[in-house]
This record gives sequence, C-alpha cells and structure tokens, in this order.
Amino acid sequence: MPTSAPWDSLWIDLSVATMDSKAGPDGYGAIADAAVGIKDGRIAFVGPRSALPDAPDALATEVQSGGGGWMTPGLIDCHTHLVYGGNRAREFEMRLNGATYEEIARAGGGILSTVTATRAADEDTLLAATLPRLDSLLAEGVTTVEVKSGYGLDTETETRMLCVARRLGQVRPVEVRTTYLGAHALPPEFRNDPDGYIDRICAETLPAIAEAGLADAVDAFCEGIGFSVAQTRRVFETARRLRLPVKLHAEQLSNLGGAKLVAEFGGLSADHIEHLDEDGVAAMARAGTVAVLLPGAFYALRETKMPPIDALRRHGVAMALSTDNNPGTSPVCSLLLMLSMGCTFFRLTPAEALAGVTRHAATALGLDDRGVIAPGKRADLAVWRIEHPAELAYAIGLNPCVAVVNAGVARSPRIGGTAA
Ligand code: DI6
Ligand code: FE
Repeated sequence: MPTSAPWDSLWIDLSVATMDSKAGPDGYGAIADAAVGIKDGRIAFVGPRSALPDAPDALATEVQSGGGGWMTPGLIDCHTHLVYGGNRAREFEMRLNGATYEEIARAGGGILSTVTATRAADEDTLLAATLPRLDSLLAEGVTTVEVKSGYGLDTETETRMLCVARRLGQVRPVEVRTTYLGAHALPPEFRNDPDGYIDRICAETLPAIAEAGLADAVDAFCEGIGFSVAQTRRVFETARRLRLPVKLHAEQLSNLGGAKLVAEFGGLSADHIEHLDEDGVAAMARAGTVAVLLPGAFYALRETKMPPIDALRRHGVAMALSTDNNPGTSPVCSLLLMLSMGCTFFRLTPAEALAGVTRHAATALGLDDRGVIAPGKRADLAVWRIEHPAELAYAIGLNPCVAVVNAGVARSPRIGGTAA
C-alpha cells in the first residue's frame, strides 16, 4: 500500500454524470471511461481515465471498480416530512370506501391525527418510526435529506421532531438539513385564533428553535387551508431577524402569491407551485429561488393542474424534485420514483429530473458544496448498474444502486435492520 499516494481512493471502470452546470448538450456532463479521485472527503480529480497523471495504484491508497456502471452525485431529497408518529393508511382506506375528507376530519383524522400521534411519541419512538422510511431513501443513493418539523406545532414537540431529525444523521450515513415548519397547520388549542398561533411562533417557538441551533431554514404552508400571505410574512420577518433562510409550500391548491412573497425574502425555494402564475415565476427568477416540484403529492391528490414547467424553463428558474414524504399527501419513500413521475407527469427530461435531485436540490437547501461531481466538492456519490443515466428516470420499481459514497466513505446502499 503506497503511503505517499496523493488520494485516499480512486474510482475507475465507470462513466460519470457530473451534473455540472456546464453539463453540455446531453445535460449530464457525461464522461466515458472516467476516473474520480477522492481526498479528505472531497473530489480531488474527475475526468477521463486517460487524463490520470499516473497509474491508479500509484495515485490512491484504495482503487475501486465501478463495474462498468455510472457514477452520479449522491441524490439529495430536499423536501420531506420524514419524522412523524403513526400513519394515515386507515384514512386512505376510509376515503376509498366513500368517507369524505370532512367526515374523517370530524372523526379526528387528517393532519391533526398525525399531530396527535406525534405529540404522543417520545424521541426513540419517532426515531424508530422514521428509520425504515429513511433507509428506503438511502438504498437509492440519497446522501443528503431535508427534514421538516410541523406535526408537533407546540414548542416542545416541534423541538423533539427536529432533535430526532438531527439524530438521523448520527445513526445513519446521511447529511440531514432541518427545517422548522411551525406554520403547517393550526393546532387544536388555537382553533379560532390563527393570528394568536403566529404570535406564539414568532415570540416563542421559532426563537427557541433558532437559539438551540435546531433549524437550518424556516418553511410555512401558505394556503387557504394553511396560513395567509400576511401570516406567512410575519413568520418570514422573524426568520430574517434570526438570520434563517426561508422556503415555502406555495400555490399548491390555489394561487395566493406565496411564491412572490418567498422571492421577496430571497428565499431558497417555492415548493409544489402547481397554481403558480407567470408573475410568480418571474419573481422567482429574479431572486434565484428554486422551484421544488413534488410529483408524489400531485399523484396522491390526483391533481390535474400542472406546475408551469415551460414558464419556469423560459425564465431560467432551477427546478428541483423531491418526495415530499408525508403521511397525508405523499407517503413516498422512493426518490427514483419521483424521477419517473417528474418526467411522465410534468414532462421533465430525464437529465432535468436528475439535475432536480442533485445540483438544483442542493441549491434549494442553500448548499453549494455538493450536487455535482467537480474538484473541491464533497465526495457524496452514487454508483449505478445502468448503461445510460436516462434509466434512472425510466425504470419503475427497480433500484440499480450498487454503491454509495458519503464524504469519501464508501458503503453498501442497503442499510441493515432498523435499529438505531
Ligand atoms: N402540504 C401537503 O400536501 C402536506 N403538507 C403540506 O404543507 C399535507 C400534510 C398532511 O396531510 O399530513
Ligand atoms: Fe411538504
């Protein structure tokens, strides 16, 4: 083992989709017969193998074969509600047996049933409930995941959810980014007082969570059944005072102007956006706010209104794709399935879809150190047994991931068991 080898590891026998912004006409930044060198958890070299300055063995302590497959950046799931208690399968069944959403809500169902179950669960219970969902994502090459709060609504439970989210990154090989989503639903104790609830978020919960360092960003559900633009603005003003970036569930069911609001605050992303209009698209383009498309919720709600993909393309707004994993409207634990749905429902190209779970997903989280394979970036990588990257968006229910690298450390995609 050469002790003087400049790199820790070197991957050969593979093609690479760098997903670099200068990816070229194919959109993948493809390099055939490539080599990727890693040093101290970062990319030290990426290029054709013929451009290596020396023999592989002389360059790295460990030489790894990609088995003739493809390497992409590690996938990034930039919008999830992964931590919650219980599930809503019975409610799903009741609806298919004819019960209406209102009947279910009156019987204590809907989002508030998840709030009740989450409040009743301690940290270990929530962690155990979340790990199988996380492990499904990790098996498909996910190396960074965003996790929102929003099923506790009181300060104690919101804090607990975010602590569980942070623990996920300690017990699993994944980077977790946390988002405080207190303005997700009106808790029962504020039933007739939404402004009073916003008061509490701004005066108590959000400052406490910021002080504890538990949130990387702040989100809200700006919608007729959620919170108004004026209420969301108050949450965003508090976030700004606490120096936390914002993002927003915007124009999912109607066009309230949430995307313009989040753009006004220089927000990271506007998410869902099926009902977004061209003015909102233009505001996002000016602010560099990413459009996060969530085809799992589109599917589960049997939505028919398409997000304005052509306008987003015309204005040069970056489009990310994510699972929106949540128990009500997107019980989705497969980011690869979102590539397929993003292409089939929203007519993204496979290259746009892959950029949506790599480069643009990183931007939606405010991370510029990942999402592409380029010198100096984090060595978060996924290796796939495929002949062309379009296969990642084309196949349904097939997982061709054969290896994952987290900050330079290679692992098997499948994480055994569910123990913490
Ligand atoms: N938009 C949604 O579709 C989900 N949350 C949100 O802000 C619904 C969450 C749930 O029903 O549990
Ligand atoms: Fe969501």
